[in-house]
Parts: sequence; C-alpha cells; structure tokens
Amino acid sequence: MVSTKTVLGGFEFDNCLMNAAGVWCMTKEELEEVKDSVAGTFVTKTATLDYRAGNPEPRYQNVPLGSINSMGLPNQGLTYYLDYLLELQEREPERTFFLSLVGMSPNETHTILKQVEASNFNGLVELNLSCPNVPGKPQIAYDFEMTEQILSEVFQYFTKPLGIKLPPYFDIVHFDQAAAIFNQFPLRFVNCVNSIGNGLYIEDESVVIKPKNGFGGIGGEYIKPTALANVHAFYQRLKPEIQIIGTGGVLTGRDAFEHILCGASMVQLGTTLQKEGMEAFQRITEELKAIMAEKGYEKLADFRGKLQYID
Ligand code: RRO
Repeated sequence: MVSTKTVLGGFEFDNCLMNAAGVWCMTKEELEEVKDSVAGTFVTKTATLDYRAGNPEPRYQNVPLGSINSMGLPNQGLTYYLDYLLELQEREPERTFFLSLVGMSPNETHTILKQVEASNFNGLVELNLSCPNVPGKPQIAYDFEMTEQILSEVFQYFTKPLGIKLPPYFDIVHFDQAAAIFNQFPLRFVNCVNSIGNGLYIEDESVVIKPKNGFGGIGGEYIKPTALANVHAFYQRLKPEIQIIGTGGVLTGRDAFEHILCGASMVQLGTTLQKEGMEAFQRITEELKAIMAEKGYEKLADFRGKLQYID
C-alpha cells in the first residue's frame, strides 16, 4: 500500500499536500473546504494583529506559466484566525493545523506571538518572514541581522511549535549564512519558498496588476527550479530537527515527488490551487502515489532527500 502520510514538527498528517498560505485560506469557509478535502491540513492566510484590506485591485493575475500578485497582506486579523483554530481544535482534536502570522513591525510580531503563546492554540505556527508586497517594507528574511534578532527575541518567550516561511535565496553564500542563523534556534520547520519577489509581467504594453506599478511576487511553473534548490540547500544545511516544507511550482505529482526527493516533508500548493481549485489535491495525490507505486516506494521516507548526484 502506497501512503503519502507524513510527520512534521512531531505531528502526523494523513497526506503531505496542503495549501500554501495566501491561497484558499482567507476565510473560515475556505479553510473548512481545505480541511475537508484530501489535503493533510491547512495554513491560514498570514495574519497581522488587525484586519487589513490590502492593496488596490487588480492585485492577483494568473498568467500562462504561473501567477503574479501584490495582495499587500489582506487578512481578517489575528483574532479571527485564532478563534477559529481554537474552536476547530475542540471539534477535531486529532488533527493539527497551521497559523501563519507576521506583524507590521517587530513589535507587532512579538505582540501577536505573545497572544498565541498565551492562548490554548496547540497547532503549528508559521512566521512569515518573506512577504514581498507591502510598499516600503523589505522582506525580513533578506536582512540576516534583523532575522537573527527577531528569532532570538521570539524564542525568549515562545515555546509552541514554530517554523518560518522563507523567500527564495539565490546565492550559495546566502544559503550558508541563513542556515547558520536558523540552526541556532529550535525551529520545527522552514518553508521554502514564498513567491519570487518583485517580478514584472506585461501584456501588450501594460502591467497586469495595479499595486507597485505592476511589480509582484511570482509563483507557479516559473519558480520550481528555484524552489527545489532552496528546499535542497536547506535540507543539506539544517540540523535534522528542522524539517522542510516545499512550496513552489507544484503542478503535478511529479513536481511534488521532486520536492520530497530534495528533502521536503510536506508540500504546499499555491498557484496551482488558485488556478485549478480543490480538485488539485486529489489529482496531485493520485499522481504522486502512481509514481511511488511504479518505483516501488511505499512511503515518503523511502525517497525523501535521496536526490542523486552525478559523480
Ligand atoms: O499578501 C501578499 O501580498 C503576499 C504575502 Br503576505 C506573501 O507572503 N507572499 C505573497 O506572494 N503575497
């Protein structure tokens, strides 16, 4: 029997596929749909302390090889997601879900995390260090000093299972420097990767999204090689207690297989889920299982991280 179940941060999941933060996770209704699909779990839209309307529309566009977005962190505010998760964990105590969050400043991040720490929330927290779309706010994880400082401060009071959502890195030295920082902390996971920040897509003579004169995060088919490189680079460098979530360019079971081969313990669907809808979870799960069956693999551990090199 072929199984795609997985373990992440000490929690078991029936399937290694789930949504990526930002897609199908803005409201309780959307989150319930992901929960009730074949996805192993869900992650919420990244929550800030207060409700945010986000950037002006149009702010997301599907394009032939992926997507471009500059949503600007629209979300219902922490309390909405936290209250829902607290209610859900009473209703479905045997399952584990992810809460994505970040503050609009380091102080706000601490305020949010202290609220989560003080609550009864018993799931996983994903701290988003890689939002590319808030005008005037650089991606935190591209500033290594700031990243190290925030994580140092967080782990002085935060004791619940925590991981971080990372932007793609493009230089081996940056993989080394980032991993050296992450290895100092009791992180449960890193999630590679968020969208490739600040791309520009043009149709005829115009940009296709309104915010930032068309600059936006790129997802989908465009980003798979970058995503795989980041998954594998961190799989090679991080201590084994820090697991990897692979996100970026998963259109097929083969793409999910490649993420796992690079070291991912969980695989997220972003642009594909946005384009195809919930059926994507079933289709990609079946495609992944068919590849595993053909290769004689029964579980993810049979091939996770076992990417072959050329001597
Ligand atoms: O809301 C967004 O604009 C957004 C976020 Br927070 C993120 O982390 N990644 C992205 O592509 N868009």
